[in-house]
Amino acid sequence: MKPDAFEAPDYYLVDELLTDEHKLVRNTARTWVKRHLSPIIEDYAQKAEFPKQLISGLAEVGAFGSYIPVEYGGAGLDQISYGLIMQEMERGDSGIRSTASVQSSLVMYPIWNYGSEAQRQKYLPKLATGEWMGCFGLTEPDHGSNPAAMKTHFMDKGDHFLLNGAKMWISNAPFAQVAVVWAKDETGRIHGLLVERGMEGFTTPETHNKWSLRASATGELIFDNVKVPKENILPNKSGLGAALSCLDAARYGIAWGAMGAAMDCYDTALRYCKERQQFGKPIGQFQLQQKKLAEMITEITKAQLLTWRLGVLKNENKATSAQISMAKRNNVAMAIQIAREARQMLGAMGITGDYSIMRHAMNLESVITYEGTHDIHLLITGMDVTGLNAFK
Ligand code: TGC
Ligand code: FAD
Repeated sequence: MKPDAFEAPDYYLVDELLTDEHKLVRNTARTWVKRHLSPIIEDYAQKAEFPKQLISGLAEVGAFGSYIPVEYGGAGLDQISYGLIMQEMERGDSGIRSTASVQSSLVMYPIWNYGSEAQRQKYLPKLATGEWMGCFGLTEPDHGSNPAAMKTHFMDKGDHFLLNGAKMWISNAPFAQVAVVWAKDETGRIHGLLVERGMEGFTTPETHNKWSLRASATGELIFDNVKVPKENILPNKSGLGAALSCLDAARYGIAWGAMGAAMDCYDTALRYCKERQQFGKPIGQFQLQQKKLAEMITEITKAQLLTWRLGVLKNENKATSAQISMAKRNNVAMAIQIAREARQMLGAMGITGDYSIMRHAMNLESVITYEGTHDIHLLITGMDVTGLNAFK
């Protein structure tokens, strides 16, 4: 792969909206990605392997639990800093951002928000350093967009819960030490359970043959009469809303992350079109190539402003689920469109691993599906503006 010469686009001087702390956090993550992620990521994506050696570095730049309070091992940063870290990680690779957003928003967030004090003390410091990795099991083989219909369930056996069922498409599952698992009790109420690797009857087979998110490990969670200690239930919130609120936290980060992938594709295409000559001049001099770039930077700029504003609302605890859905949907669709256009601008070179664009394009096919598909988010917006529910 070519050396990482990334220069971030900032057409509307959005940097001026950031605090010094935001810029420090963002620049630290950006430098780390250039030094440690970019040089190896293409190779790991080709091998379809998660680069585990990056875990401690990810922890050091605050990618695990940046907004979790310092007393639990987090960095105690605000939501814009969290977003900027996700942006920089996904600028490198969506799979690495996935690992970071699952750890932060789908594992640490529910333990912090809905866990007991003992659970917080036990898990959060280890998750913040990457000593333990976590995963989040909501999706099942037959229940993706409609998790309310999940079959995974547990029974109260007096001194423990007995858990049965299966989850599928779970990021980090093959190596996670702890899984936040959503399952129904005997009354059909959904709860979060903390299931640890090593519990008898719990297995995590890896899912192979992915053309997307190849540097992220995906797997199943299988529960065959797993005895889960009673103290492992998240006590402070139950119901589907508990799981969905974690998704809000992660979807917010994905809205920022997708911008990183888009910026990388734009920056690569911009540089390439000034160097590549056809018909005796740089291809960037042709109007059709300029149209692509002009549209890309317009969409990136709109997304930057949308996301920054969402970050302000989130810091003020005013961001709604529907606003987060709009940003996730818009920014991922924007990024996938830019990846496709940028890929074309590089001609044949665009399909190779010498450049990051094809990898981003393939990764974004997962990002547009997970954490609520493109169409599910459209229906959430539709429901919000009409007050009419298309799901029921
Ligand atoms: P519905 O009846 O509307 O709601 C059930 C309860 O939940 C509340 N609620 C929310 N709470 C917080 N945040 C949200 N976004 C919420 N949306 C709904 C709601 O108020 C209600 O509460 P209560 O107290 O009244 O019971 O639920 P529904 O069954 O009709 O479903 C609605 C729908 C379709 C929007 C929801 O199921 C959905 O979002 N489906 C998409 C599923 C999804 O996104 N799965 C993601 C799995 S995790 C993942 O993909 C990780 S990828 C990680 C990576 O690698 O980065
Ligand atoms: P389905 O729900 O079967 O949807 C298929 C199609 O039907 C989609 O186009 C969808 O938009 C459409 N559709 C469904 N319902 C409606 C409707 N009401 N109206 C209109 N169209 C509809 N899940 C986790 O729990 N944890 C993870 O860590 C995780 N990581 C993932 C990693 C990867 C790489 C991938 C690909 C997925 C991951 N997922 C994870 C699962 C992901 O959240 C689901 O794939 C997603 O929610 C969609 O579910 P599904 O694939 O079953 O699609």
